[in-house]
Amino acid sequence: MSGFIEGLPKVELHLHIEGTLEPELVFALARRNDVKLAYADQAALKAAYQFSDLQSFLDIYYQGSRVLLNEQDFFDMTWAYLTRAHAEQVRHTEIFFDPQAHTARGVPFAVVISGIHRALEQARQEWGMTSRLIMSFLRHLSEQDAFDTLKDAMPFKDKITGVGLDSSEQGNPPAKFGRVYAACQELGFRLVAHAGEEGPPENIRDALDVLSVERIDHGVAAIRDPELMARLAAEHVPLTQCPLSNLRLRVVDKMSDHPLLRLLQAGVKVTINSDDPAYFGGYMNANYQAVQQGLGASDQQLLVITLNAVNACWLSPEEKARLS
Ligand code: ES4
Ligand code: ZN
Repeated sequence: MSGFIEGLPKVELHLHIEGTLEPELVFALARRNDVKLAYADQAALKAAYQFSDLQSFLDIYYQGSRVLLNEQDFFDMTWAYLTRAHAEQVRHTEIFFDPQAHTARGVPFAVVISGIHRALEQARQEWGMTSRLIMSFLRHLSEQDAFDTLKDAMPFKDKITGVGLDSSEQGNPPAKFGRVYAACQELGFRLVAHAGEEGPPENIRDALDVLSVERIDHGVAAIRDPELMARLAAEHVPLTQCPLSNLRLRVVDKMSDHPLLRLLQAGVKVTINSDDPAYFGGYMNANYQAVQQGLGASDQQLLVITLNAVNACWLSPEEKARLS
């Protein structure tokens, strides 16, 4: 691992907290909560992390989330992630959580957000590490389910900065959530959405035009559409890209095919993030290393990409100035 990457202060903008559950913690929580798992042990679970596409991953990711039942479970998961991120010089992190993955199992919204938020607060007090929370709607569920979740979130509105859209992109285009996003914007939430991960460039356009998002999560498909690339560059739309995720979910065949550096060279504000690090083989440093070794990025380029994340994050100008 290069000293430059290890020492670089970083900002993470695309991280699913449920995707940070390491096999060890999955089994520890399963024991603690008496939850039956479909895998005999950690090795068997780990062996199942051979994904053919996004859906094959999501099936296992939602299985893993079933061990989360109590406030302390959400705290422990979040604290484990923050500890790793802190060790990798992550100074600020914007974290997705999937309330519907938990409320659908009877876990109250309050339990989910209280455990996550208590860990975020402890990281701020102990290390000065800052964070924001992004409530992500599951796009394979209905518009009504998203509206119900938005209503559940209202008592905790002050703890949630933005909303996002994740899960199965195929068959669930941005327009399905046009009215939900309009309501969220009216309520003052910042808006982002996963688009162009497995879906076409059209989904990136619609996330911008129909949902009015300010950042695109992934946006890999933009490389297939020169006009869209030019627009993303001209409008300074940040892309929160996740190289190891895209490799493991076969969005790209090999790391050298990843469009991140080509997008950067076209003037697009790309950033490097870890997505679901417990499942995809690494946290922030590993993703930076993949861009360095797989794409041949220079230290200068990695610095520019990191400054893109500082610019794209939701801290105030005063807080941003404190990051460096
Ligand atoms: C996700 Cl990699 C990815 N794509 C879409 N939705 C997700 N939820 C968690 N990880
Ligand atoms: Zn994601």
